[in-house]
Amino acid sequence: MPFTTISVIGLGYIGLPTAAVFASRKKKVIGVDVNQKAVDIINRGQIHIVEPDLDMVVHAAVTEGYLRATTQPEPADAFLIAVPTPFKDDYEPDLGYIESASKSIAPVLKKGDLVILESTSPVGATEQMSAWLSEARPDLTFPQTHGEDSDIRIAHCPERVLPGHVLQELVQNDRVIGGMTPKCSALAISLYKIFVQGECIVTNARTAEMCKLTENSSRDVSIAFANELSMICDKLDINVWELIRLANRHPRVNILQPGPGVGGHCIAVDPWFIVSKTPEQARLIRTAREVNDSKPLWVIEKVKIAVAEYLQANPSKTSKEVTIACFGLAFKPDIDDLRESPALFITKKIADTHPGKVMVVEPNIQTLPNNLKDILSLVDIATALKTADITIVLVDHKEFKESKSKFASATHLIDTRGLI
Ligand code: SAJ
Repeated sequence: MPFTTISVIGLGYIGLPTAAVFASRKKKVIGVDVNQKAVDIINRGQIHIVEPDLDMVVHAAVTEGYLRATTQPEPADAFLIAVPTPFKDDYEPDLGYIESASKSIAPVLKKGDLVILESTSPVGATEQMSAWLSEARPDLTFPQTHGEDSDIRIAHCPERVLPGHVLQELVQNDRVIGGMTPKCSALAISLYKIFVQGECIVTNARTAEMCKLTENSSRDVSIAFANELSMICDKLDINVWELIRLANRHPRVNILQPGPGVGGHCIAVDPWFIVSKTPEQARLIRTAREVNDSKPLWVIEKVKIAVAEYLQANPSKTSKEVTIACFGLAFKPDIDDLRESPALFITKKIADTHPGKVMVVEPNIQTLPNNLKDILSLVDIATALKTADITIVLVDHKEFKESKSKFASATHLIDTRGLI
């Protein structure tokens, strides 16, 4: 099927790059977002999120007339839903954005259309989306009741791209295609083949949902193992970085790296979608989440101990005179994304409670977020190293790695990333 018009619902970190890549393949793309400001920015050929090279692709797509953004869905041949799926206070998934996206496209659906759910979702969400659509459009038939004869084709095709490498991974990664029926999968493949160079592998919608959750849970469990090791090694006075290097010399061992905790919007969220469905079975997955969530608090305790030790060694000083420098605020190296960042959480907690000066070095941002401006100062590497009594490495940005030798003189160093 030729797919003359493609609509992407949700123009965030996944939806906007996906819309822009379809447009770069000379498809007419209608991007839909509830955020009028984002819509206006995109229609000016600019972007409202940070992702390398995306500005150029969006600018070209808009100026050549292939991409247009709007707040109101319009008819199209395929709809891709890429809206957030957060969890609620009790870790239950919140499908509210999927529900309102489904209800917003329902009035413009027509026979033969394809609707794809791309948002990371708990098992069963695609069937639920199809049920919402069917409820809103009783005049059309859907796969849950009409199977291969349905008017509308439905599939779950989870995104798997790494922030910072989105444009490249969108095209190159293999894609899991979970149609509600084989015909739904076949149509979804023909859509993704417009730009995907990786393999498109067919399964059903529930397996596709679980596959995405499994990928991120697998990474979370592996990081939890490394984080637990780091806390064990601290007790036993063993260098965890050396230990992991040695253990990884075994041909079948590949331990990940400990850190100050797990950040970002996916790995710290998605495992809960498994836990909430199968709480009794998902014991390891839940424990891994708890281990990783506890790591920032463990780091904060270490900082308190370091301050106490410093004051013991310098009895003439008060804690007000102790300066702390935090290196890194982003949720992982070499990006400027501070959302859901353990480094940010730790730095803010220290700044809120420590009576002395707290400085931060974050080479990827120009100014501090408003809620940090009054309690922190943003400085460069040299200033921080010269002034700090306590030094904490929270992110292994390349700028810090390049200045590694300068950290050698830092006393009272807490290195959560094994940089030194
Ligand atoms: N981290 C460690 N130690 C490690 C590796 C990572 O502490 O050895 C931490 C990072 O510092 C960061 C967090 O984990 O705080 C997550 O970073 P990440 O690079 O592992 O993953 P994300 O969140 O940027 O992207 C993940 C990717 N999933 C997998 O690698 C399985 C990506 O492919 C997904 O598309 C993305 O989640 C998503 O959107 O779900």
